[in-house]
Amino acid sequence: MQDNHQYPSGHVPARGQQDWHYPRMTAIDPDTDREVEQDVLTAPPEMELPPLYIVVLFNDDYTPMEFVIQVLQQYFALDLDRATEVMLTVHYRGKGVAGVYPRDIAETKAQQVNHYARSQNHPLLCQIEPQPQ
Ligand code: TYC
Repeated sequence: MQDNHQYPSGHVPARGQQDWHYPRMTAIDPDTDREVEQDVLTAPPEMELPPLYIVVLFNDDYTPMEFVIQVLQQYFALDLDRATEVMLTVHYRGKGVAGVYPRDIAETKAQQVNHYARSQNHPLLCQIEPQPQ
């Protein structure tokens, strides 16, 4: 934002602040009846990041390793090495994190994975949990 040349020269919002009123507002000066540029208030952005959820895969004795790797690549955009790592973590430690997302997206991914696994007759289980702080 600092060197955003959309702002008129000499008008640079403080670092980390956003001028929500660009282009600057004008007003009529009651004394001179002429249009003057008004200073505008700037404020730090008030948006908060949404709470995040981890999408967890659980181990079982029947789902083929290749299937789990494929799921991790397809639904969580992991490359082959990372997908293999996560699959092995689940296999040896019982569970593992496939990805971290806002709640709606995490829920959708878990649902998609469970449906896909069931459609292929695998018991693979996927659930979401609040991200530990
Ligand atoms: N334990 C499974 C096997 O030996 C592999 C597996 C890994 C299954 C991860 C589920 O989430 C899982 N075929």
